[in-house]
Parts: sequence; structure tokens; C-alpha cells
Amino acid sequence: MANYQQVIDVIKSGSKFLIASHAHPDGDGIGSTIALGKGLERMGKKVVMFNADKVPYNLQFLPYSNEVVDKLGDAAFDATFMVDCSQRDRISGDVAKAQKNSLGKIVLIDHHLFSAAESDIICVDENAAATGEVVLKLFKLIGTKISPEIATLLFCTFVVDSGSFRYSNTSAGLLRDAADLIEAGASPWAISQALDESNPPATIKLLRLVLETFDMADGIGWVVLSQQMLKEASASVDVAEEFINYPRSIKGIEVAVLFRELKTGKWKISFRSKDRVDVYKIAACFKGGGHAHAAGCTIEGDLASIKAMVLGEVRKHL
Ligand SMILES: [Mn+2]
Repeated sequence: MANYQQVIDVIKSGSKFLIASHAHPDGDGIGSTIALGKGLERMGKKVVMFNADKVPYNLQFLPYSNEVVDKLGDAAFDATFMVDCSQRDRISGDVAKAQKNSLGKIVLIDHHLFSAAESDIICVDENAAATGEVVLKLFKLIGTKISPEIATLLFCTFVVDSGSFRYSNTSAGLLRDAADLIEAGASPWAISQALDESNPPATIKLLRLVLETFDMADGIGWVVLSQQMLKEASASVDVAEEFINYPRSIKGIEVAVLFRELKTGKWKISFRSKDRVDVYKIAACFKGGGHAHAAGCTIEGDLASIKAMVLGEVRKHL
């Protein structure tokens, strides 16, 4: 389903492009957005890089992250690239509201399994560890020179989505690509420090509160992060991305679940699995998405019933 040639044709025939990823962006969403944007600029194209949410604090070190905008105005584009995100409404903000004809051709560049993509061109490589790997392949096919900044952006997408080259998606191809990026100027240690060793002190306070909620049964481990905890720790929600790894780190836990309160009555549920459970199938039961080992969904209701429903579904997959 990776139609690289069709994407290349769109790039060659257009001059003004919009690039956008899902709201609450992660390192792959933002890194791919900016890397693709800067690569297109190198080809002489005009580019707008969009995200409905602010770039998270731990990704603001990325080159050109200050050029990502959260408003569109009434510009029109030859094509819109949706990166790391198969649904337009997950992009939210002005892009979700925009008229289809002002967005031009919709081009999906992604590595997620998806059910309903509203795109004209689909360039999805489900074997890629990160959307950044798909973007790099595209650049290699076009012959775009990888600047040190683009190398940094793409390397960041690899680190984030492969758990620092530890997860099952870490292929020989990914490591070869990573080697190319280091040769092009990416610095692994500088990127890892910026990503993982630059937390604000409130992170620890929040983690303490979240770990208090840890519970486990039948190979499932879970934690809860409420708005009340964010308030108590004076922390922002973007410091909590990795908290789900604590329940997963326990021996015998096959599936880890993080219940995160987005606002009163609205919960984001994240799933991580170690080996045999395909958590994408679990998330899909609740209209979510993701991958076999990392997936998520959003559910409205009270925590007790959401917990019962979600954990009940997880049990069926164990
Ligand atoms: Mn990704």
C-alpha cells in the first residue's frame, strides 16, 4: 500500500503544500511533519507545517519546531500530507474544519494499520517502525540530500517509535537507516538527552501519584492519571507519555494499560503489549487505532465503568 511513485508525482506537480499530523503530537508526528516540510523546501516548494497542539516541551529542541503553526488562515494548497495519522479529524483544529478543495489532494504518509483512510493517495508502510522511516525512503527515492537538521528530525522519529531501538519493530533496515542518519549529522546522545533526560521536576511528583494507582491481575497491569493529579503535581500531561512503561516492566504482565483523563468524563486509554497480544485489536473495539504492541482509544464515561469494560475486553485477548 506504499505508493511512493504517486507521492513523488504529487510533489513534482505541485508548489504549495500543507503538512499536518495528529493533535497531541509525539516525536514521530512532529519529527515527520518538519522533516518532510524541510525536505520539500529544499526542492523549492512552499510549505506550511501544522499541528493543532503546541509542540510538547521535550520536542522543542527539534530544528525548526518553532515553525509549526496552529492556525491555517484561508490558504489553499496543491496537496495536504497527513503524516503519522490516518484520520483527518484526529488532526483537529483548522485542518479538520477546512474545505476539502482548499486542502488539495490528500496524501497519507504513515505506518499505522488503518481501517478507513479518507485519502486520495495512500503511502502506508506497515513494516516501517516510524513514519519517519517512510519519509526517509521517499527522500532516498527522490534523491533529496539529507541535511544534519533533517537527519536529527528523522532520527528522533526512529528513537521515539522504536523505544530507542528496543521494540520488536527494530529491524536491520531501521538500523541501517539510522546509520545513514548519523553519517548525515544526527547525534544519538544529544537526541536521547533532549528526549529522555530533560524532564521538569514535576514529572517525578506526577509519576509518584500515578504509580500509587498501580494494580494488576491476570497478566494485565494498569495505572491511572487524572486531571486532579496533574493539578496536584503542577504538571502538564505531555510529561506522562512514558508512564505506561512502568506497568509493562513487571514480569508476567503481558498488557499494560494507562487510563488518562483528558477532561472530565473523557478518557484516553493507551495499551502496550509485550508479545502475543495484538492491542490494536483491543483499541479497535473502541474505535481506536495503533499497532500490534502500542495502541490507544478515547472513551467517554466514568472511570469505574470504563475500567471494567476495557479490562474485560483485554482479558478476552489474553
Ligand atoms: Mn508513528
